[in-house]
Amino acid sequence: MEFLNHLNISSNNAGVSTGTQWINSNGETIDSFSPVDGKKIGSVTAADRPSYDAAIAKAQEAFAEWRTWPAPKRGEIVRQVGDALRANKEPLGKLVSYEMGKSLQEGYGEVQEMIDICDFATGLSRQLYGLTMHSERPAHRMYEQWHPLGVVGIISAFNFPVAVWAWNSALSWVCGNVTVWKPSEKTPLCGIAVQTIIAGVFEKNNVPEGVNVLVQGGREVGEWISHDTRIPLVSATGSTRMGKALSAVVAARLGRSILELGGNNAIIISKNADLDMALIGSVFGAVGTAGQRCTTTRRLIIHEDVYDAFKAKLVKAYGQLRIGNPLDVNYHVGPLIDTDAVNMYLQSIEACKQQGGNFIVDGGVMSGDGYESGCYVKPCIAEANNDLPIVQHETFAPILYLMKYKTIDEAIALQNGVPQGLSSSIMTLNMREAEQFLSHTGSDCGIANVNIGTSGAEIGGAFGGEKETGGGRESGSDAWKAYMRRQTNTINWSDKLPLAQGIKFDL
Ligand code: UN1
Repeated sequence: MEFLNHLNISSNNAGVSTGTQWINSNGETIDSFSPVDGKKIGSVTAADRPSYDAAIAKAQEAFAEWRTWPAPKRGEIVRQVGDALRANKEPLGKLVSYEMGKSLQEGYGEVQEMIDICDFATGLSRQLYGLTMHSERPAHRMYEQWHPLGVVGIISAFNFPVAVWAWNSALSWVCGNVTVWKPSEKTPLCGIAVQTIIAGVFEKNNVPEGVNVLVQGGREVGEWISHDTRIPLVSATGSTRMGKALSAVVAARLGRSILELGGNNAIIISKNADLDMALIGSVFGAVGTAGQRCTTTRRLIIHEDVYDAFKAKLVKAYGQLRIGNPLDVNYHVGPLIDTDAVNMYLQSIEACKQQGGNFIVDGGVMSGDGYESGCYVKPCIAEANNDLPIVQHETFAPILYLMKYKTIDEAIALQNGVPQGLSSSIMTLNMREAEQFLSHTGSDCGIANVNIGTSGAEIGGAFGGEKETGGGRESGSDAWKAYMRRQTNTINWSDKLPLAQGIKFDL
C-alpha cells in the first residue's frame, strides 16, 4: 500500500493536530478497517478533553492573527492547498477509496471536488462583497461589511470523508475563520492524510498554528464541539437524528449551525424522457458510492406509459452491474462502509417486504472470494408505495424504490411527499413539465435538476436542502455568507446629527 507511506500514515497515528504539530492525547484508540478487504489499515488516538481544550485554545489564538491577513493573501494559501491536493490526487483518492469503499473513480472525483472548491475560494477571496445603501439622512453613508466569525467546527461524515471538509474549510479560511475538524470515526485516516498534506503549505507560508485543528473522535468529541461556546458556528453532515440533537444544543447557546442531513431523492421519469439517458442517470444515482451519498437516488417516479419499458431496462442494467473491489476499475459497485450498514440494509429489505414492497431485483450479501469483508451487497429494486414507512426513511444503501404516476401534479406530490428535501430531478424533453417542476409549485428540494440525476452536484452551486435535510447551504454561490457576520455601518460626514425616522431630540 504505497499510498499509505506517501501520505505519511503509520499503524498508530496521533489524532489531534493544530496544523503542523501533533498533540498527544489519552483518548480511545480508533481502529480503521477497510470495507474493501476487511483488513485493519491503522489506528488513531482520539482526542481527550485536555488535548481538545488545548487545540481549541490554539485555534482561538490563531484566529486573532489569521483575521488580520488580507483576504486575498488567505486566498493564496487556499490556492496552494489546491495545488498540494493536485499533487496528491492519486494517493489521496486511493486512500478515500480504500478506507471508505467508494470506487477509485469516485475517490479521485472526491479529491477533484476539493481542488475545485479551492479554486472557487481563491477567487472568492477577492469577492467578499457587501452592499452599499443610500441613507435617508443628508451627508450620511451606509454600507455593510462581512467579518469573520471565529472558530468554525466541521463535523463530517464517512461517505465524503474529505470533500465536505474542503467545502467548509476553504470557504472558512478565505472568510478569515479558523477551522476545527472532527472527521467521521469510520474514516479517521483520511483526516490524518489531509492534515499532513496541508501542513506543508502552512509551514512554508508561516500560517499560524491553529488555523486547521484536527480533533479525531466519536460522538463525545462531536458533543464537546456542539456545546463549546468558543465555536460560534458548527457545520455538521450526517443523519437527521444527529442533526436534530446537535442543532438543539447549538441553538440553546445561540450558536449557529449549518446542517447537511438526510436525503430521500427522487427522479421523475416522464413519458417524454429520453429513456436511455434516464437509465444512466438513475442507475449511477442509485448505485454510485453503493447508495451512500446523501444525494443518492432512492426513488424513481415513473409515468405509467413508460413504466414497464423502463422497468425492463433497469432490471437488465442491474444484471450487468459488477460488484467488487472498488480499487479495481472493472467493478461498478464497492462495499458498504461496515457490517452495521449491511445489517441496516438487510433490515430495510425485510421491512420493505413486510410493508408490501415487491422486489423485482433481489438484494443480498455477497460471499466468496474477494468479498471476505462481509460489506459487499447487491443493489436491489422494489416496487413500493411512497407512503410505506421504509420508503419515507433514508436507508444509506443501494435500495431503489419504483412507483407509478399518471399526471405531472401527482408526480410532483410524490416527489415532495417525504420528510427530506435535498435533491430531485425530472427526466423530460417537454419544457412545460420541466418548468413546472422547477417552479415554486414544483420540487421543494434544495437541488432540482432537469435531465441529469440527483447526485454529483458541482461545487459552484450552493449545496443543501430543505425540511429534514436541515436547511444549510455549503460550497458555491453565496454560501460563504453563512460563515461570516454581517455588519451594517452608517457614517455621518455632516456637521449635524439628524436622527432616523425624523425624530426630533434637542438638548
Ligand atoms: C454527500 O453525499 O454528503 O452531489 C455530498 C454529490 C456530491 C456531494 C455529496 N458532490 O453527490
